Amino acid sequence: KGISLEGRSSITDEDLETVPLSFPSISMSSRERRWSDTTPYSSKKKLQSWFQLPNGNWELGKMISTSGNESIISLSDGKVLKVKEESLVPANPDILDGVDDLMQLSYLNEPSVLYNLQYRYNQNMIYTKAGPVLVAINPFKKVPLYGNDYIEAYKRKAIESPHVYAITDTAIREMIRDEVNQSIIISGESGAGKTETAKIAMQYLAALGGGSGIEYEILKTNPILEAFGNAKTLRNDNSSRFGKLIEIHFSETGKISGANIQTFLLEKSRVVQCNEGERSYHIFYQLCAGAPPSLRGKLNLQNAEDYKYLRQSNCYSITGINDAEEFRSVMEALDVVHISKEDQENVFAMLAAVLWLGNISFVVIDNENHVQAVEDEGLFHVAKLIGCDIEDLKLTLSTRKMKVGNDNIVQKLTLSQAIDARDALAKSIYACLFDWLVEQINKSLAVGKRRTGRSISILDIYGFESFNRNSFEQFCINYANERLQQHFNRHLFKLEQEEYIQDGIDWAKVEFEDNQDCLNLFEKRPLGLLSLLDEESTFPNGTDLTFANKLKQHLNSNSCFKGERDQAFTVHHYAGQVTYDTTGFLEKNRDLLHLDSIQLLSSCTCPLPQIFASHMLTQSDKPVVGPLHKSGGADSQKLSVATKFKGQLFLLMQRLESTTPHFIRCIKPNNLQSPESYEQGLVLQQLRCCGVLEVVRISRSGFPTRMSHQKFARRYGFLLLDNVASQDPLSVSVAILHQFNILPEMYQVGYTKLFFRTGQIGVLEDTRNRTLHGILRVQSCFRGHQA
Ligand code: AD9
Ligand code: MG
Repeated sequence: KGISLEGRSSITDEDLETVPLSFPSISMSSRERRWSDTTPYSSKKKLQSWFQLPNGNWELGKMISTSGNESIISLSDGKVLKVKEESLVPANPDILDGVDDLMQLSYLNEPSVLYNLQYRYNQNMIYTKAGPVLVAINPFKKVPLYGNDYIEAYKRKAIESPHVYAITDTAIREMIRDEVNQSIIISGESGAGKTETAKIAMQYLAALGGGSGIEYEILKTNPILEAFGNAKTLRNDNSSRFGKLIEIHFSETGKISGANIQTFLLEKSRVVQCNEGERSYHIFYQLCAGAPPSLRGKLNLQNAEDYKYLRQSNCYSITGINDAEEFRSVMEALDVVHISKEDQENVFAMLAAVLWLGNISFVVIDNENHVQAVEDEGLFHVAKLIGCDIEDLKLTLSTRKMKVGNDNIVQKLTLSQAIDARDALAKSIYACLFDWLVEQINKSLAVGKRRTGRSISILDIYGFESFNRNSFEQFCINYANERLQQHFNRHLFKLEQEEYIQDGIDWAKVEFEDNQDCLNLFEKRPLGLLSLLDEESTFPNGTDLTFANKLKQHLNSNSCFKGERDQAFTVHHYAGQVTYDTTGFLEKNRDLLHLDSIQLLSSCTCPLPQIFASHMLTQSDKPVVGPLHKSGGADSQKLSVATKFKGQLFLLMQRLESTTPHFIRCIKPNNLQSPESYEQGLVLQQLRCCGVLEVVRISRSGFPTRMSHQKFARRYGFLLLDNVASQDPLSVSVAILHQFNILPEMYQVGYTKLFFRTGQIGVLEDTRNRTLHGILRVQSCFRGHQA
């Protein structure tokens, strides 16, 4: 009773009784086929091979003839070429076209993988397994793969085709079976489909674990968080500008009992600054387009075009999106997560205040270029919306109180200082609002008392980004992706191989692209990117230029780093090189809000002070500046943005380490967000940088099923026909393996465990089940007979 296997494919007796075991049933021929990768390739015997065209794309060439080491091939357009044999790459036989797990390919090489994925993609089969990893290629159009019928089919296991539903189903089963929390970790570049994939996984969880109604609330958090935390970028019309981990809790009966959302570093600079062709957060445009007349009046709302913050990027709408309609669904969703109408109105008032802040302008008042805020409608509306005195607001935006020795002095601001003060205020209000919203949502989703502690977490962060100009935001985003990549590597390459080596089995190590060097470049102390950034941020005379120079001085010998002209530097990331412009790094890393602004906010008559107080308390590890500390210039105690982010990422990784991970790799087939184009080069680059081929290689040469000698002997020992003289588990195990003719290449005997290739244990399980049933039948006959 309760015998279980170690490792991922563990099964228990309970499973045997409840769930029909579905071991992959591969016929012998195809099983052999799978190991044929190592057979020497000779084009002489082949009918077709891959040939790389000058543009880098691969094409299938039909072999016409071969002589010496040259072959003549014909391409699909009728062209006939004479090529060197070494420039050909073996292609798989047609019967393997579109296999749903790359593990099944006889020849595992880049063109074959690309072709297989494309073959499926062209038929709307956007999901493919790469061993344990689910690869999802963004269709950029509606594909008929979702909804209740599909959910039902996956639940009943009527469909086997790879899918987010299938991987989510596995997570649920493993959570129940192993009593271990699970995580679904979604990664990929910006626009690859992570957020959509996360929602699809949530949909499945809601359908299977629903019933109490809380699942509906959970789903409704998506439109809210997307409205406030997503924006149109050049990469993605709905780009997440924050990271998100949603932990969904389950009761003992497998029903959803609640959830908790954790968010990571929202890109707040977007509120005040945004590049040509991009947009600020969706909610601003939604509010301007969709607010009902009464609300418009109350908030003095104008059109998006009338607000400077929204005007600067010259982009107001998104093709196919109706902002006014979206606004109505956000309001509905806010109702669902129990945010009162009054609070909703306050939230909208804050948003309007942020917009009006951007319209505040300044005039020079003396010959030292000091400025003062102009008393125009901007100033007027902000004061009204946040509930403060116009004069106080004016003063806050044009002066700074400072303590010099024992004296309080008031310093006037220059234009750029005043604009910074104004923008800092706008960013803070928005970031506070966002955190407050997440907090309210969490209260509404709070896990009931009868919690079991079992959960499935879904991680959806902003994807790797590389633009023409990359700043502090991309620096943080790409650092987060680097961390996540390491988690992926650790689970799929390191831990797996370490276990083989530890148990002394014969194992040819599969090399993979380790990104530890790049992480060291970021994290090393005192000479890493983050430490040097923090150091420079605390120097009163530090500037973006001195920071860039320090990097060059200390890091130039690091192979992942390269200093560039014009205070820029390049990092060699796992997903490619990115050049960062250090302009604004220090300011963004310090992220200071002047005490004057903090005091202003804490004295407002709007609900901001409460929102603000809770933000300040939840956002830092130390009790720092905030409205609760009205005296003292404690600004400098605040943790830097980069350090706080690093801490958050460490905690996140720790949390994920305690779960069984399921990985989904999203792939973007083109940069145009277009449904019709599959760019081989682009896909290949993404497959390469996340090591998809290597994962497949490890999985198929690996031994995913493991069982200790003791357990194996106990579980199958009774099936032995001959009594084994020695009773030690190892001898019993070996005798079993022999009796069942398990081929030597299908298993390995380690010091403590037996390791099996996929599917091997199935034969033994079948025999065991049949034998057990036989015994039971005999016993019941016997009992019947006695009666
Ligand atoms: V970012 O790192 O947040 O910038 P994501 O999250 O990886 O990025 P997202 O999920 O937002 O990308 O997908 C981008 C767009 O691709 C979506 O807005 C959809 O239009 C499209 N998409 C993605 N996945 C699917 C899908 N399964 N079906 C249909 C999809 N469209
Ligand atoms: Mg996203």
